[in-house]
Amino acid sequence: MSDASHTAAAVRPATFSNPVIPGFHPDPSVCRVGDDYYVVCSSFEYFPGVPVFHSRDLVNWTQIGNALDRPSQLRLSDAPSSGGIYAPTLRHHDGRFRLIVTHVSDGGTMLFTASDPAGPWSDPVRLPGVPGIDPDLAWDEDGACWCTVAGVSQIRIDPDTGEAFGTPHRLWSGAPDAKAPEAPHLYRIGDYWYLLIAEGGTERCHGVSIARGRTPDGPFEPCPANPVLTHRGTDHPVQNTGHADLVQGPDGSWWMVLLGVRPRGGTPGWHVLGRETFLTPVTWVDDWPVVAAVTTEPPAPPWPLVPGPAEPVRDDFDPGGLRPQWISVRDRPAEHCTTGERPGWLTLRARGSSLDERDVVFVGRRQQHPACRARALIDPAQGHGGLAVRLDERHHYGIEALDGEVRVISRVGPVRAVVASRTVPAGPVTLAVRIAVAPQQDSRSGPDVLTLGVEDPDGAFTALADLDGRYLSTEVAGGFTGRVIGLYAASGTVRFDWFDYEPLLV
Ligand code: 6LW
Repeated sequence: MSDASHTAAAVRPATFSNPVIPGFHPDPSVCRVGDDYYVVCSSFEYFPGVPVFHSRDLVNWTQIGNALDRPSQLRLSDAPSSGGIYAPTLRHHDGRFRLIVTHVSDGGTMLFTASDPAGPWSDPVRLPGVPGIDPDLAWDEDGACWCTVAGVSQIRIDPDTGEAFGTPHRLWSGAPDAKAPEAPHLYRIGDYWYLLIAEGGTERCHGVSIARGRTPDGPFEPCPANPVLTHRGTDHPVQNTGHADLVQGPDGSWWMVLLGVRPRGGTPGWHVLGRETFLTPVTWVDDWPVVAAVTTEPPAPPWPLVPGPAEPVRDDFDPGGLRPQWISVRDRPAEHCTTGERPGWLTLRARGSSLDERDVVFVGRRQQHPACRARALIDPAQGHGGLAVRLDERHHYGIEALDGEVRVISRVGPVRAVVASRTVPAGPVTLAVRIAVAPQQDSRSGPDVLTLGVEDPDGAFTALADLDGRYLSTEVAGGFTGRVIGLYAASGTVRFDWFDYEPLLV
Protein backbone atom coordinates (compact mmCIF):
# COMPACT_ATOMS: atom_id res chain seq x y z
CA MET A 1 0.00 0.00 0.00
CA SER A 2 1.49 3.40 -1.01
CA ASP A 3 2.10 6.01 1.65
CA ALA A 4 -0.80 8.17 0.41
CA SER A 5 -3.35 5.38 0.39
CA HIS A 6 -1.97 4.17 3.70
CA THR A 7 -2.40 7.69 5.08
CA ALA A 8 -5.89 7.98 3.59
CA ALA A 9 -6.89 4.64 5.00
CA ALA A 10 -5.51 5.60 8.37
CA VAL A 11 -7.60 8.79 8.63
CA ARG A 12 -10.88 7.50 7.22
CA PRO A 13 -13.37 7.33 10.13
CA ALA A 14 -14.71 3.84 10.72
CA THR A 15 -18.14 5.06 11.86
CA PHE A 16 -20.36 8.14 11.72
CA SER A 17 -23.04 9.45 14.06
CA ASN A 18 -26.75 8.85 13.53
CA PRO A 19 -29.23 10.44 12.94
CA VAL A 20 -27.63 11.88 9.81
CA ILE A 21 -30.39 14.51 9.62
CA PRO A 22 -31.39 15.20 13.24
CA GLY A 23 -34.57 16.88 14.33
CA PHE A 24 -38.04 16.61 12.85
CA HIS A 25 -37.16 15.24 9.39
CA PRO A 26 -39.52 12.28 8.94
CA ASP A 27 -40.38 10.05 5.99
CA PRO A 28 -37.03 10.57 4.19
CA SER A 29 -36.80 9.82 0.46
CA VAL A 30 -33.37 9.67 -1.20
CA CYS A 31 -32.00 9.60 -4.72
CA ARG A 32 -28.50 9.74 -6.23
CA VAL A 33 -27.38 11.48 -9.43
CA GLY A 34 -23.69 10.78 -10.12
CA ASP A 35 -21.84 11.51 -6.88
CA ASP A 36 -24.62 13.72 -5.47
CA TYR A 37 -27.27 12.48 -3.07
CA TYR A 38 -30.51 14.30 -2.27
CA VAL A 39 -33.07 13.71 0.53
CA VAL A 40 -36.52 15.24 1.05
CA CYS A 41 -38.78 14.93 4.13
CA SER A 42 -42.39 15.58 5.20
CA SER A 43 -43.19 19.05 6.56
CA PHE A 44 -46.92 19.03 7.55
CA GLU A 45 -48.29 22.48 8.50
CA TYR A 46 -45.01 24.34 8.10
CA PHE A 47 -44.16 26.78 5.32
CA PRO A 48 -41.99 26.64 3.30
CA GLY A 49 -42.48 22.90 2.89
CA VAL A 50 -40.50 19.77 1.95
CA PRO A 51 -36.89 20.50 3.02
CA VAL A 52 -34.30 19.41 0.41
CA PHE A 53 -30.87 18.18 1.55
CA HIS A 54 -27.67 17.47 -0.41
CA SER A 55 -24.72 15.23 0.43
CA ARG A 56 -21.65 13.76 -1.26
CA ASP A 57 -21.27 10.89 1.23
CA LEU A 58 -24.76 10.06 2.67
CA VAL A 59 -23.48 11.12 6.11
CA ASN A 60 -22.94 14.89 5.98
CA TRP A 61 -26.05 16.71 4.78
CA THR A 62 -26.67 20.38 3.97
CA GLN A 63 -30.13 21.85 3.48
CA ILE A 64 -30.13 23.46 0.01
CA GLY A 65 -33.72 24.71 0.05
CA ASN A 66 -37.38 23.82 0.45
CA ALA A 67 -39.17 22.46 -2.61
CA LEU A 68 -42.50 24.20 -1.86
CA ASP A 69 -41.58 27.82 -1.15
CA ARG A 70 -44.39 29.88 -2.67
CA PRO A 71 -48.19 30.04 -2.13
CA SER A 72 -48.93 28.77 -5.67
CA GLN A 73 -47.26 25.49 -4.65
CA LEU A 74 -48.43 25.21 -1.05
CA ARG A 75 -51.61 26.50 0.59
CA LEU A 76 -51.83 25.45 4.22
CA SER A 77 -54.60 27.72 5.51
CA ASP A 78 -56.89 24.71 6.13
CA ALA A 79 -54.14 22.47 7.54
CA PRO A 80 -54.43 21.47 11.21
CA SER A 81 -51.25 20.76 13.13
CA SER A 82 -49.72 17.60 11.64
CA GLY A 83 -51.95 18.04 8.59
CA GLY A 84 -50.66 19.45 5.30
CA ILE A 85 -47.71 17.77 3.61
CA TYR A 86 -47.24 14.06 4.26
CA ALA A 87 -44.55 11.73 2.96
CA PRO A 88 -42.75 12.70 -0.27
CA THR A 89 -40.88 10.60 -2.83
CA LEU A 90 -37.93 12.10 -4.76
CA ARG A 91 -36.74 10.50 -7.96
CA HIS A 92 -34.58 11.47 -10.96
CA HIS A 93 -35.72 10.29 -14.40
CA ASP A 94 -35.01 11.44 -17.95
CA GLY A 95 -32.81 14.29 -16.65
CA ARG A 96 -35.48 15.76 -14.37
CA PHE A 97 -36.14 15.59 -10.66
CA ARG A 98 -39.65 14.48 -9.75
CA LEU A 99 -41.20 15.05 -6.32
CA ILE A 100 -44.57 13.54 -5.44
CA VAL A 101 -46.33 14.24 -2.13
CA THR A 102 -49.74 14.12 -0.50
CA HIS A 103 -51.28 17.36 0.75
CA VAL A 104 -53.88 15.87 3.08
CA SER A 105 -55.45 19.33 3.66
CA ASP A 106 -55.66 20.54 0.05
CA GLY A 107 -56.61 18.09 -2.65
CA GLY A 108 -54.32 15.10 -2.08
CA THR A 109 -51.56 13.93 -4.41
CA MET A 110 -49.40 16.54 -6.15
CA LEU A 111 -46.35 16.16 -8.38
CA PHE A 112 -43.58 18.76 -8.83
CA THR A 113 -40.69 18.88 -11.31
CA ALA A 114 -37.29 20.61 -11.25
CA SER A 115 -34.00 20.52 -13.11
CA ASP A 116 -32.15 21.52 -9.91
CA PRO A 117 -33.35 20.08 -6.59
CA ALA A 118 -32.33 23.35 -4.90
CA GLY A 119 -35.15 24.87 -6.95
CA PRO A 120 -37.08 26.44 -8.40
CA TRP A 121 -39.62 23.64 -8.45
CA SER A 122 -42.67 23.78 -10.71
CA ASP A 123 -46.21 24.53 -9.66
CA PRO A 124 -48.10 21.33 -8.78
CA VAL A 125 -49.57 18.85 -11.22
CA ARG A 126 -52.52 17.40 -9.32
CA LEU A 127 -53.33 13.69 -9.53
CA PRO A 128 -56.95 13.22 -8.47
CA GLY A 129 -56.84 9.60 -9.64
CA VAL A 130 -54.15 8.68 -7.11
CA PRO A 131 -55.70 7.81 -3.75
CA GLY A 132 -54.33 7.80 -0.22
CA ILE A 133 -50.91 8.81 1.06
CA ASP A 134 -47.21 8.01 0.55
CA PRO A 135 -47.11 8.08 -3.25
CA ASP A 136 -44.03 6.54 -4.92
CA LEU A 137 -42.77 6.87 -8.50
CA ALA A 138 -41.00 4.20 -10.56
CA TRP A 139 -40.48 3.85 -14.32
CA ASP A 140 -40.24 0.57 -16.23
CA GLU A 141 -38.03 -0.11 -19.25
CA ASP A 142 -40.84 1.05 -21.57
CA GLY A 143 -40.98 4.43 -19.84
CA ALA A 144 -44.32 3.72 -18.12
CA CYS A 145 -44.61 5.50 -14.75
CA TRP A 146 -45.97 3.42 -11.87
CA CYS A 147 -47.37 5.23 -8.81
CA THR A 148 -47.63 3.04 -5.69
CA VAL A 149 -49.38 4.28 -2.55
CA ALA A 150 -50.00 3.23 1.03
CA GLY A 151 -52.39 0.37 1.42
CA VAL A 152 -50.64 -0.92 -0.80
CA SER A 153 -52.08 -0.23 -4.22
CA GLN A 154 -50.76 0.98 -7.56
CA ILE A 155 -51.83 2.82 -10.67
CA ARG A 156 -50.03 3.93 -13.83
CA ILE A 157 -49.87 7.69 -14.32
CA ASP A 158 -48.62 10.36 -16.70
CA PRO A 159 -46.35 12.49 -14.47
CA ASP A 160 -46.59 15.45 -16.82
CA THR A 161 -50.39 15.68 -17.04
CA GLY A 162 -51.43 13.93 -13.81
CA GLU A 163 -53.63 11.51 -15.73
CA ALA A 164 -54.17 8.13 -14.05
CA PHE A 165 -54.84 5.08 -16.20
CA GLY A 166 -57.55 2.69 -15.02
CA THR A 167 -58.22 2.14 -11.34
CA PRO A 168 -55.74 1.36 -8.55
CA HIS A 169 -55.02 -2.33 -8.09
CA ARG A 170 -53.93 -3.91 -4.83
CA LEU A 171 -50.39 -5.23 -4.41
CA TRP A 172 -48.70 -7.29 -1.70
CA SER A 173 -49.36 -5.38 1.55
CA GLY A 174 -47.08 -6.94 4.09
CA ALA A 175 -47.87 -9.42 6.82
CA PRO A 176 -51.56 -10.45 6.72
CA ASP A 177 -52.30 -9.04 10.18
CA ALA A 178 -49.89 -6.09 10.23
CA LYS A 179 -51.40 -2.62 10.54
CA ALA A 180 -50.64 0.39 8.33
CA PRO A 181 -48.84 -1.03 5.28
CA GLU A 182 -47.48 2.26 3.95
CA ALA A 183 -44.41 4.12 2.63
CA PRO A 184 -44.11 1.91 -0.47
CA HIS A 185 -41.10 2.29 -2.75
CA LEU A 186 -40.62 0.25 -5.95
CA TYR A 187 -37.16 -0.48 -7.40
CA ARG A 188 -35.79 -2.41 -10.36
CA ILE A 189 -32.66 -4.11 -8.99
CA GLY A 190 -31.00 -6.84 -11.05
CA ASP A 191 -33.58 -9.34 -12.30
CA TYR A 192 -36.27 -8.33 -9.84
CA TRP A 193 -38.70 -5.57 -9.01
CA TYR A 194 -38.58 -4.96 -5.25
CA LEU A 195 -41.45 -3.47 -3.24
CA LEU A 196 -40.26 -1.99 0.06
CA ILE A 197 -42.91 -0.97 2.62
CA ALA A 198 -43.34 0.10 6.23
CA GLU A 199 -45.81 -1.71 8.45
CA GLY A 200 -46.90 -1.76 12.09
CA GLY A 201 -47.58 1.97 12.29
CA THR A 202 -45.13 4.81 12.83
CA GLU A 203 -44.91 4.19 16.59
CA ARG A 204 -43.00 1.57 18.58
CA CYS A 205 -44.17 -1.35 16.36
CA HIS A 206 -42.82 0.24 13.16
CA GLY A 207 -40.85 -1.96 10.78
CA VAL A 208 -39.64 -2.35 7.20
CA SER A 209 -40.61 -5.29 4.97
CA ILE A 210 -39.87 -6.16 1.36
CA ALA A 211 -41.13 -8.39 -1.45
CA ARG A 212 -39.96 -9.07 -5.00
CA GLY A 213 -41.45 -9.97 -8.36
CA ARG A 214 -40.63 -10.11 -12.05
CA THR A 215 -42.85 -7.21 -13.13
CA PRO A 216 -43.55 -3.79 -11.56
CA ASP A 217 -47.19 -4.64 -10.83
CA GLY A 218 -46.46 -8.02 -9.23
CA PRO A 219 -47.18 -10.63 -8.16
CA PHE A 220 -44.66 -10.24 -5.34
CA GLU A 221 -43.21 -12.86 -3.05
CA PRO A 222 -42.43 -11.65 0.51
CA CYS A 223 -38.92 -11.89 1.88
CA PRO A 224 -38.68 -14.88 4.24
CA ALA A 225 -36.83 -12.68 6.73
CA ASN A 226 -39.50 -9.98 6.97
CA PRO A 227 -39.44 -7.55 8.68
CA VAL A 228 -35.95 -6.88 7.30
CA LEU A 229 -35.66 -4.09 9.86
CA THR A 230 -37.45 -3.34 13.10
CA HIS A 231 -36.50 -2.33 16.63
CA ARG A 232 -39.87 -3.29 18.09
CA GLY A 233 -39.60 -5.03 21.46
CA THR A 234 -35.97 -4.03 21.96
CA ASP A 235 -34.35 -1.57 24.34
CA HIS A 236 -32.45 -0.04 21.44
CA PRO A 237 -31.95 3.73 21.92
CA VAL A 238 -33.43 4.31 18.44
CA GLN A 239 -37.09 3.28 18.21
CA ASN A 240 -40.01 3.47 15.74
CA THR A 241 -37.59 2.56 12.89
CA GLY A 242 -39.42 2.42 9.57
CA HIS A 243 -40.50 4.40 6.50
CA ALA A 244 -37.34 3.60 4.57
CA ASP A 245 -35.88 4.28 1.12
CA LEU A 246 -32.97 2.52 -0.59
CA VAL A 247 -30.07 4.06 -2.52
CA GLN A 248 -26.99 2.60 -4.22
CA GLY A 249 -23.60 4.23 -3.79
CA PRO A 250 -21.26 4.94 -6.70
CA ASP A 251 -19.21 1.87 -5.65
CA GLY A 252 -22.24 -0.41 -5.86
CA SER A 253 -22.83 -0.55 -2.10
CA TRP A 254 -26.40 -0.19 -0.84
CA TRP A 255 -27.73 2.04 1.93
CA MET A 256 -31.07 2.71 3.58
CA VAL A 257 -32.39 5.99 4.94
CA LEU A 258 -35.28 5.67 7.35
CA LEU A 259 -37.04 7.43 10.18
CA GLY A 260 -36.49 6.72 13.85
CA VAL A 261 -36.98 8.40 17.22
CA ARG A 262 -34.76 8.76 20.29
CA PRO A 263 -37.01 8.44 23.38
CA ARG A 264 -35.59 9.57 26.73
CA GLY A 265 -36.69 9.63 30.36
CA GLY A 266 -38.73 7.02 32.17
CA THR A 267 -41.58 4.95 30.83
CA PRO A 268 -43.03 5.10 28.18
CA GLY A 269 -40.08 7.11 26.89
CA TRP A 270 -40.63 10.55 25.49
CA HIS A 271 -39.34 11.71 22.12
CA VAL A 272 -39.25 15.45 21.59
CA LEU A 273 -37.26 15.90 18.35
CA GLY A 274 -39.88 14.22 16.19
CA ARG A 275 -38.99 11.41 13.79
CA GLU A 276 -35.45 11.89 12.51
CA THR A 277 -33.55 10.60 9.46
CA PHE A 278 -31.13 7.73 10.07
CA LEU A 279 -28.75 5.83 7.74
CA THR A 280 -27.79 2.17 7.83
CA PRO A 281 -25.89 -0.13 5.42
CA VAL A 282 -27.55 -2.88 3.41
CA THR A 283 -26.01 -6.03 1.94
CA TRP A 284 -27.63 -8.60 -0.38
CA VAL A 285 -27.85 -12.36 0.21
CA ASP A 286 -29.70 -14.61 -2.27
CA ASP A 287 -31.12 -11.47 -3.92
CA TRP A 288 -32.68 -10.32 -0.64
CA PRO A 289 -31.51 -7.26 1.34
CA VAL A 290 -29.96 -7.75 4.75
CA VAL A 291 -30.33 -4.50 6.70
CA ALA A 292 -28.01 -3.70 9.57
CA ALA A 293 -29.75 -2.68 12.79
CA VAL A 294 -29.75 1.10 13.06
CA THR A 295 -27.01 2.07 15.46
CA THR A 296 -25.97 5.52 16.62
CA GLU A 297 -22.50 4.83 15.21
CA PRO A 298 -22.92 2.58 12.13
CA PRO A 299 -19.99 1.67 9.86
CA ALA A 300 -19.06 4.59 7.62
CA PRO A 301 -19.35 4.38 3.83
CA PRO A 302 -16.15 3.18 2.12
CA TRP A 303 -15.59 6.54 0.43
CA PRO A 304 -14.09 9.66 2.10
CA LEU A 305 -16.62 11.66 4.14
CA VAL A 306 -17.20 15.15 2.75
CA PRO A 307 -18.34 17.50 5.55
CA GLY A 308 -20.79 20.19 4.47
CA PRO A 309 -20.55 23.83 5.57
CA ALA A 310 -20.91 24.10 9.34
CA GLU A 311 -24.20 25.68 10.30
CA PRO A 312 -23.49 29.06 11.92
CA VAL A 313 -24.55 29.31 15.55
CA ARG A 314 -25.74 32.88 15.11
CA ASP A 315 -28.16 34.16 12.50
CA ASP A 316 -27.84 37.94 12.19
CA PHE A 317 -30.82 38.24 9.86
CA ASP A 318 -28.81 39.90 7.15
CA PRO A 319 -30.88 41.34 4.29
CA GLY A 320 -31.60 38.93 1.48
CA GLY A 321 -34.13 36.71 3.18
CA LEU A 322 -34.13 33.91 5.71
CA ARG A 323 -31.97 30.80 5.38
CA PRO A 324 -33.84 27.62 4.35
CA GLN A 325 -33.81 26.18 7.91
CA TRP A 326 -36.39 28.79 8.99
CA ILE A 327 -40.02 27.65 8.88
CA SER A 328 -43.30 29.33 9.72
CA VAL A 329 -46.75 28.09 10.69
CA ARG A 330 -48.90 27.73 7.54
CA ASP A 331 -47.60 30.83 5.74
CA ARG A 332 -45.13 33.69 5.88
CA PRO A 333 -46.57 36.85 4.28
CA ALA A 334 -43.89 39.45 3.58
CA GLU A 335 -46.00 42.13 5.26
CA HIS A 336 -45.76 40.15 8.52
CA CYS A 337 -42.19 38.84 8.28
CA THR A 338 -39.22 40.58 6.66
CA THR A 339 -35.46 41.13 7.01
CA GLY A 340 -35.68 44.11 4.67
CA GLU A 341 -37.40 46.70 6.85
CA ARG A 342 -34.60 47.31 9.37
CA PRO A 343 -31.32 45.99 7.91
CA GLY A 344 -29.78 43.32 10.11
CA TRP A 345 -33.02 42.74 12.01
CA LEU A 346 -35.95 40.34 11.57
CA THR A 347 -39.19 42.31 11.72
CA LEU A 348 -42.36 40.44 12.71
CA ARG A 349 -45.73 42.18 12.54
CA ALA A 350 -48.35 40.41 14.66
CA ARG A 351 -51.50 38.80 13.24
CA GLY A 352 -52.61 36.18 15.81
CA SER A 353 -52.33 37.25 19.43
CA SER A 354 -50.40 34.25 20.74
CA LEU A 355 -48.91 30.86 19.87
CA ASP A 356 -52.36 29.43 20.68
CA GLU A 357 -53.59 30.94 17.40
CA ARG A 358 -53.44 29.17 14.02
CA ASP A 359 -52.31 32.37 12.29
CA VAL A 360 -49.59 33.40 14.74
CA VAL A 361 -46.61 35.09 13.08
CA PHE A 362 -43.83 32.65 13.96
CA VAL A 363 -40.41 31.91 12.47
CA GLY A 364 -38.51 28.94 13.86
CA ARG A 365 -36.03 26.14 13.22
CA ARG A 366 -36.20 22.53 14.23
CA GLN A 367 -34.66 21.51 17.56
CA GLN A 368 -32.01 19.05 16.42
CA HIS A 369 -30.15 18.11 19.61
CA PRO A 370 -31.36 16.63 22.90
CA ALA A 371 -29.45 19.34 24.79
CA CYS A 372 -29.15 22.79 23.29
CA ARG A 373 -29.49 26.51 23.93
CA ALA A 374 -31.36 29.15 21.96
CA ARG A 375 -31.13 32.90 22.50
CA ALA A 376 -32.45 35.98 20.75
CA LEU A 377 -32.22 39.74 21.19
CA ILE A 378 -35.70 41.24 20.93
CA ASP A 379 -36.71 44.90 20.65
CA PRO A 380 -40.30 45.12 21.97
CA ALA A 381 -40.56 48.89 21.61
CA GLN A 382 -43.59 48.70 19.29
CA GLY A 383 -45.28 45.50 20.39
CA HIS A 384 -44.67 42.29 22.26
CA GLY A 385 -43.45 38.84 21.31
CA GLY A 386 -40.86 36.33 22.26
CA LEU A 387 -38.85 33.14 21.99
CA ALA A 388 -40.68 29.82 22.16
CA VAL A 389 -40.38 26.05 21.87
CA ARG A 390 -43.41 24.88 19.90
CA LEU A 391 -44.94 21.50 19.16
CA ASP A 392 -48.37 22.79 18.13
CA GLU A 393 -51.00 25.38 19.16
CA ARG A 394 -51.75 23.45 22.36
CA HIS A 395 -48.23 22.51 23.41
CA HIS A 396 -45.58 25.21 23.69
CA TYR A 397 -43.41 27.04 26.22
CA GLY A 398 -42.30 30.62 25.62
CA ILE A 399 -40.65 33.64 27.16
CA GLU A 400 -42.34 36.83 26.05
CA ALA A 401 -41.08 40.41 26.24
CA LEU A 402 -43.21 43.50 26.62
CA ASP A 403 -41.50 46.84 27.11
CA GLY A 404 -40.18 46.65 30.69
CA GLU A 405 -41.41 43.15 31.54
CA VAL A 406 -40.75 39.53 30.57
CA ARG A 407 -43.01 36.58 31.35
CA VAL A 408 -42.86 32.83 30.85
CA ILE A 409 -45.98 31.26 29.35
CA SER A 410 -46.78 27.55 29.38
CA ARG A 411 -49.48 26.00 27.20
CA VAL A 412 -50.17 22.30 27.77
CA GLY A 413 -53.43 20.98 26.35
CA PRO A 414 -56.32 23.09 27.68
CA VAL A 415 -54.19 24.90 30.27
CA ARG A 416 -52.41 28.17 29.48
CA ALA A 417 -50.56 29.83 32.37
CA VAL A 418 -48.15 32.68 33.00
CA VAL A 419 -45.70 30.75 35.18
CA ALA A 420 -43.23 33.55 35.90
CA SER A 421 -42.70 37.25 35.23
CA ARG A 422 -40.29 40.00 36.16
CA THR A 423 -39.62 43.61 35.33
CA VAL A 424 -36.61 44.38 33.15
CA PRO A 425 -35.17 47.67 31.92
CA ALA A 426 -37.14 49.04 28.97
CA GLY A 427 -35.62 48.43 25.56
CA PRO A 428 -34.07 45.42 23.83
CA VAL A 429 -33.61 42.29 25.97
CA THR A 430 -31.92 38.93 25.39
CA LEU A 431 -34.29 36.01 25.84
CA ALA A 432 -32.92 32.47 26.31
CA VAL A 433 -34.03 28.87 26.64
CA ARG A 434 -31.72 26.10 27.78
CA ILE A 435 -32.72 22.50 27.20
CA ALA A 436 -30.93 19.92 29.34
CA VAL A 437 -31.53 16.19 29.34
CA ALA A 438 -33.26 15.23 32.58
CA PRO A 439 -31.04 13.20 34.90
CA GLN A 440 -32.23 9.56 34.67
CA GLN A 441 -33.88 9.40 38.10
CA ASP A 442 -36.65 6.84 37.89
CA SER A 443 -39.43 5.43 35.72
CA ARG A 444 -41.38 8.66 36.07
CA SER A 445 -38.75 11.15 34.90
CA GLY A 446 -39.30 13.25 31.81
CA PRO A 447 -36.95 13.52 28.80
CA ASP A 448 -35.52 16.94 29.58
CA VAL A 449 -35.96 20.23 31.40
CA LEU A 450 -36.48 23.56 29.64
CA THR A 451 -35.12 26.57 31.53
CA LEU A 452 -36.40 29.91 30.25
CA GLY A 453 -34.87 33.21 31.28
CA VAL A 454 -33.08 36.40 30.30
CA GLU A 455 -29.46 37.38 29.82
CA ASP A 456 -28.19 40.76 30.91
CA PRO A 457 -25.76 42.70 28.71
CA ASP A 458 -22.70 40.95 30.18
CA GLY A 459 -24.18 37.52 29.42
CA ALA A 460 -25.25 36.56 32.93
CA PHE A 461 -28.30 34.26 32.66
CA THR A 462 -31.22 34.64 35.04
CA ALA A 463 -33.61 31.68 35.05
CA LEU A 464 -37.30 32.49 35.41
CA ALA A 465 -38.78 28.99 35.12
CA ASP A 466 -37.82 25.32 34.77
CA LEU A 467 -40.44 23.36 32.85
CA ASP A 468 -40.83 19.60 32.31
CA GLY A 469 -40.14 18.69 28.69
CA ARG A 470 -42.45 15.66 28.61
CA TYR A 471 -45.38 17.98 27.87
CA LEU A 472 -43.66 18.99 24.64
CA SER A 473 -43.22 15.42 23.44
CA THR A 474 -45.09 13.42 20.80
CA GLU A 475 -46.18 10.90 23.44
CA VAL A 476 -48.16 13.71 25.13
CA ALA A 477 -49.11 16.00 22.23
CA GLY A 478 -49.53 13.39 19.51
CA GLY A 479 -49.01 14.21 15.86
CA PHE A 480 -46.20 13.76 13.37
CA THR A 481 -43.93 16.74 13.90
CA GLY A 482 -41.29 17.62 16.49
CA ARG A 483 -40.18 20.66 18.45
CA VAL A 484 -39.51 23.90 16.59
CA ILE A 485 -37.68 26.70 18.43
CA GLY A 486 -38.48 30.16 17.17
CA LEU A 487 -39.54 33.76 17.40
CA TYR A 488 -43.05 35.17 17.36
CA ALA A 489 -45.03 38.40 17.49
CA ALA A 490 -48.09 38.61 19.76
CA SER A 491 -49.01 42.28 19.21
CA GLY A 492 -47.79 45.20 17.15
CA THR A 493 -44.33 45.00 15.62
CA VAL A 494 -41.37 43.29 17.26
CA ARG A 495 -37.85 43.09 15.91
CA PHE A 496 -35.05 40.58 16.53
CA ASP A 497 -31.40 41.52 16.05
CA TRP A 498 -30.04 37.97 16.11
CA PHE A 499 -30.88 34.38 17.01
CA ASP A 500 -28.43 31.80 18.38
CA TYR A 501 -28.93 28.02 18.34
CA GLU A 502 -26.16 25.86 19.70
CA PRO A 503 -25.95 22.20 20.74
CA LEU A 504 -24.81 21.49 24.29
CA LEU A 505 -23.16 18.36 25.62
CA VAL A 506 -25.87 16.00 26.82
C1 6LW B 1 -46.67 9.11 6.57
C2 6LW B 1 -46.74 7.64 6.82
C3 6LW B 1 -46.14 7.64 8.16
O1 6LW B 1 -47.39 9.54 5.46
O2 6LW B 1 -46.66 8.72 8.85
O3 6LW B 1 -44.24 6.85 9.25
C4 6LW B 1 -47.26 9.61 7.88
N1 6LW B 1 -45.23 6.80 8.49
O4 6LW B 1 -45.98 6.83 5.95
C5 6LW B 1 -46.87 11.02 8.21
O5 6LW B 1 -45.49 11.06 8.48
